[in-house]
Amino acid sequence: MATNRTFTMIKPDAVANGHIGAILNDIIAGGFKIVAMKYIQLTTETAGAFYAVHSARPFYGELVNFMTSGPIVAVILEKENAIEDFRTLIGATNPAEAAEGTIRNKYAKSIDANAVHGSDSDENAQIEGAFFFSQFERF
Ligand code: DGI
Repeated sequence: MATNRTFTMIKPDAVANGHIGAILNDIIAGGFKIVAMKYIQLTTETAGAFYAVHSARPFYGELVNFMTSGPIVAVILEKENAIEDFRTLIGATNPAEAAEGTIRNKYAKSIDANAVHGSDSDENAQIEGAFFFSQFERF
């Protein structure tokens, strides 16, 4: 089920800077179909749980703080080869290293405020999508 799906968030920096529309445009132009979408603000508890895999990393507190600093757009996307193609579309984690024309190259300012999230595996796409959406909210 999850093999052709990925999960993304448009992060608080990109939302605050007015890039929701442009980023969704790039995603759709990249051949992705929106399967589910919501506009919400994470709490310390929900952001902490979402990024639990990074809880031992030195930047975890900063990451949770940043991700709760304003609303985000959570989206499940569908496309063949979704995980890999979406990570190509968004570019490297550090926008300074993101390829020309990628979403992070165009809209991100720093390694923590890096505009978008993209799942790194089919398994995580499934887990992350289910974290935000019930089965009745996925089309
Ligand atoms: O899958 P990615 O989002 O590209 O990267 P990741 O899973 O390695 O890290 C998750 C998020 O954590 C990333 O989007 C931004 C933040 N992060 C990663 N490495 C660093 C970091 N934040 C800071 N401040 N410093 C880092 O080295």
